[in-house]
Amino acid sequence: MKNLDKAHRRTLALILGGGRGTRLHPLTEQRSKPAVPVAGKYRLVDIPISNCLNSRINKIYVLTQFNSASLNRHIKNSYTFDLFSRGFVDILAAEQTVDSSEWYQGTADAVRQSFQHFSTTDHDYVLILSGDQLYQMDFQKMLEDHVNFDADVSIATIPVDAEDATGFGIMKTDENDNITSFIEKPNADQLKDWTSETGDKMKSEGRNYLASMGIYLFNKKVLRDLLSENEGADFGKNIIPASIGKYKINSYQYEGYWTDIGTISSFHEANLDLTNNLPQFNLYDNENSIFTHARMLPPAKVVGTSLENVVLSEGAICHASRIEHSVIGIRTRIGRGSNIYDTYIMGSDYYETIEDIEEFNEKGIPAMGIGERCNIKNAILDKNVRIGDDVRIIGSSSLEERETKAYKIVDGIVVVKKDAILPNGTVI
Ligand code: ADQ
Ligand code: ADP
Repeated sequence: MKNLDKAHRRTLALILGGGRGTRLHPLTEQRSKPAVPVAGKYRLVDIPISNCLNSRINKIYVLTQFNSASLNRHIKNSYTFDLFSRGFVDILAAEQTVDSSEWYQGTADAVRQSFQHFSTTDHDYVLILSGDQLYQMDFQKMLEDHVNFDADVSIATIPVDAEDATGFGIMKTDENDNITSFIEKPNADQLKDWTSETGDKMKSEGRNYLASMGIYLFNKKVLRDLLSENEGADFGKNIIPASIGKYKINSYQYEGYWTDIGTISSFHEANLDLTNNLPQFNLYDNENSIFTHARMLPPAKVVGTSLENVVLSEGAICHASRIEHSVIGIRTRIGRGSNIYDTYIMGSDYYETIEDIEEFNEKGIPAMGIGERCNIKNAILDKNVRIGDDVRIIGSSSLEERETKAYKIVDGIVVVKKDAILPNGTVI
């Protein structure tokens, strides 16, 4: 029996909180990527942190390109551990100037530059996680395999089809699940050389390629050596290829739900998928809770609305006519006669008083939330938006990509920016 005793306690998790954040723009205009609100009441960073905590790993650093006030507040308010626990969630941010050599140049560079900060934390294993994926995974099992197989590095892998394979690191393994070769994002014409035996179920779905999930477990010394011997900035492009043949690298195959939420369209789709009758990502699970800031909000209130496949968060006040296939975030206020379809509304940071609303009205500024008789479809509304009455926002693939001060159209989805004001009668 290998030394599995309390291996989780000897594991440090590093969450890669994002590069320049352009793919999720404009949601990352005012905040760092880990702080982007998801699923009505959570933030992106809650997903990997919850997976760690559910796997009993509680020493966690979030590596981020810039340190926003909302990320700090969220981490501070949500993850304060007991006085007697050794657990922590800390943020390590790069310098803020793009030209500075301190700016993280890539995933491996982010870890390399942060090394000094965690060298004093007692650990034997380093678990490296992406900050923009939606999944529930027990890292404890990955850790067990890693220790039992005497691996130097383990990579979590998932079978994918040919269409998806070009977007991932693809590998081949021997009969003992040791990774023998790896290619980062192969071209379609290279794919024929990269099929694997993924099992009958996966094969029947056409998932013949073994993709890296960007989840790596390293023995501490191996990671240190790899990062000091190789100058490369990325795990996928540089560090993983350099380690093949030199170290024992195990493939830990995972077949559950796992999806990228790093682009506007995948983010929109993953949020709306939560409204399905049986969503693949299960928020309603006793064993695998998703943790977040405990806000003590009042219950949601609905007056005269017909709701179909809606995730409705706490504190919402809803007078709409109909809401369908949509996620409604905390404290969202929706006025009479409005119709909302295929939309993720992030909600508001606070409630306005009746006096506030009247004062804004006198200045011609709508109250926070969505006004009366609006029609909204295929959109993402960031926090604290002020949408007036009779506003029409209809996203569709025929809309041209464009950006204004208040909104941006990306892949046919209208993203209304944080704090944006759309006056009465606006049509997008
Ligand atoms: P990509 O997802 O393309 O491929 P990358 O863009 O490097 O890889 O991002 C990985 C994670 O690191 C993301 O969460 C990203 O936000 C974050 N990140 C990127 N640059 C960063 C930086 N400078 N500082 C901090 N965080 C940063 C990778 C692997 C593939 C694998 C896929 C699986 O390279 O082999 O198949 O992940 O999604
Ligand atoms: P969450 O409920 O999403 O966790 P926070 O508690 O972090 O949100 O609050 C979000 C932001 O809203 C904070 O910056 C907070 O200071 C701000 N906020 C709260 N109440 C008000 C208010 N009445 N006016 C303006 N800003 C407020």
